[in-house]
Amino acid sequence: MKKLGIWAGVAGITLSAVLAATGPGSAEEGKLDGLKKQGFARVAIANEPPFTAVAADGKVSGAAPDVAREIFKRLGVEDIVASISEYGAMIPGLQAGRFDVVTAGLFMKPERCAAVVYSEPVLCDAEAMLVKKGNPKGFKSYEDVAKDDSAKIGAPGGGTEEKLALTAGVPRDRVVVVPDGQSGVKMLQDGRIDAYSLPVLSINDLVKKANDPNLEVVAPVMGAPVYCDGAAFKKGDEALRDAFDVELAKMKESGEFAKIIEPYGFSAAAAISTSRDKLCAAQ
Ligand code: 6CS
Repeated sequence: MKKLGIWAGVAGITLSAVLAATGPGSAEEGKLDGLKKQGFARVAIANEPPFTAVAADGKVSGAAPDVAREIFKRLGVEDIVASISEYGAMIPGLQAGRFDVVTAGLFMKPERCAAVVYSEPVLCDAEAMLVKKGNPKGFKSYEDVAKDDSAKIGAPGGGTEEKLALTAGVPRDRVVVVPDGQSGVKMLQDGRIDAYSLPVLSINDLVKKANDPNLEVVAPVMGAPVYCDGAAFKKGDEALRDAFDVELAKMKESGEFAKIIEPYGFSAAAAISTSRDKLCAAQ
């Protein structure tokens, strides 16, 4: 796992502002040529293990960045440099040229598929809820949360779980935006929320680290689909997306894709069994 730069604070903003202005893929050269010259691809991540993770020393890992790093290397782009973003800010940041690609477990949904250019599927997962031991409010679905007027649910801002809760009828003031996993666990432990929702593998990772016997996982959330992400590219970067997909397909075929994602708990078969077209069409 290579040490990768993490932009943070003023330096990061300055650097990303400069790169955004002069980023790769200027008019006369393909985006991929630009990235090769730049020596790295700027990726957006969320720091939500096992999808994406940033260690205290800045090392970036997680299944999505690990797949992206390997594919870009095969394309002649030496490295990836990650910046952490809220899910709801990833697509605007991509469109504004702050990132070259989102590799964060950004699940494919029709509205997102209309806004970006996705690769073929990479990471698939069902949804979960973290609740107090014994599941005192008996939550099995987002609809259950909606029906309980006193219940509050935490979810990432602009994330799929926030959308699922709102769509299930949970009023806006009972859907609490949670900035990161640790905050979500703390808010649940402190009783500020009654459930915290993330994909199953993310919740399981948090539970393991929290080591709190008073927490319980409800998984899968009834009525919620299994989602898959893909690497998300800016509209206009279809050639780069296609080059990414060629390498992704080779790695799926050779077993190297499974070798990267399955130690994180993801199923290669799940991603291989579906497609961007199916996931972007799903209602
Ligand atoms: O794509 C999303 O919106 C969701 N994906 C992940 C990996 N975690 C939470 C987020 O809401």
